[in-house]
Amino acid sequence: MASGLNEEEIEMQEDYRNKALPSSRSPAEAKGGVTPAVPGRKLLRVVAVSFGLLCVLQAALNIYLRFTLMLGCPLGWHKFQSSCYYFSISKKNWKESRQECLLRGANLVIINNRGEQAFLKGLHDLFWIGLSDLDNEGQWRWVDGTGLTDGAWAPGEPNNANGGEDCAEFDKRYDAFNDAGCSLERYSVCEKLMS
Ligand code: MMA
Ligand code: CA
Repeated sequence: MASGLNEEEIEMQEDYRNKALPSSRSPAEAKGGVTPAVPGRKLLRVVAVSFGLLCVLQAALNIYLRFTLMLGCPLGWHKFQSSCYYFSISKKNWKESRQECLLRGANLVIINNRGEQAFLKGLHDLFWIGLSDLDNEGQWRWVDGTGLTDGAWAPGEPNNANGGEDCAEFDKRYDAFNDAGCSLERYSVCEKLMS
């Protein structure tokens, strides 16, 4: 015999095949009917797994959007504490600078503490801040209407020099404020609170 199997062994294999085949079929199949039970459960599983994957994807998208849109600052803005800052690329007078900030959904920067001041002096040497006494000479107010309590004026400032100075600039040399003529062209910094 070429295969090396004897007749008994072949018979056993045939026997096994004959038995295995009918037993693997469901009773309905054996009767020749359709079997909706098994393919139906399979479909249910596919739907369930797809739904689960969709949920995971949705959660990932939520987290991504929260970090990029809500916790982050817009492109070109810098985050510090709970604010976003925009450093202007051109010099404008105080009012135009403020207008530019308003158009960007922000306002000229309000410096509330030394940490914020240290962060801000990183870029421009001299820039407009959201502080002026335009409404009332000698009464310095931030653009949100609050008064100046802990103002870091440079020595001898504000001095209302040069025929009147009603707008405040930050001067990196002194790490302090100076009142300057509002028509001067300066860089500026816009600030908006993070939502
Ligand atoms: C400039 C101007 C003023 C400032 C003095 C300080 C000459 O004027 O920047 O606002 O008070 O310098 O010396
Ligand atoms: Ca001055």
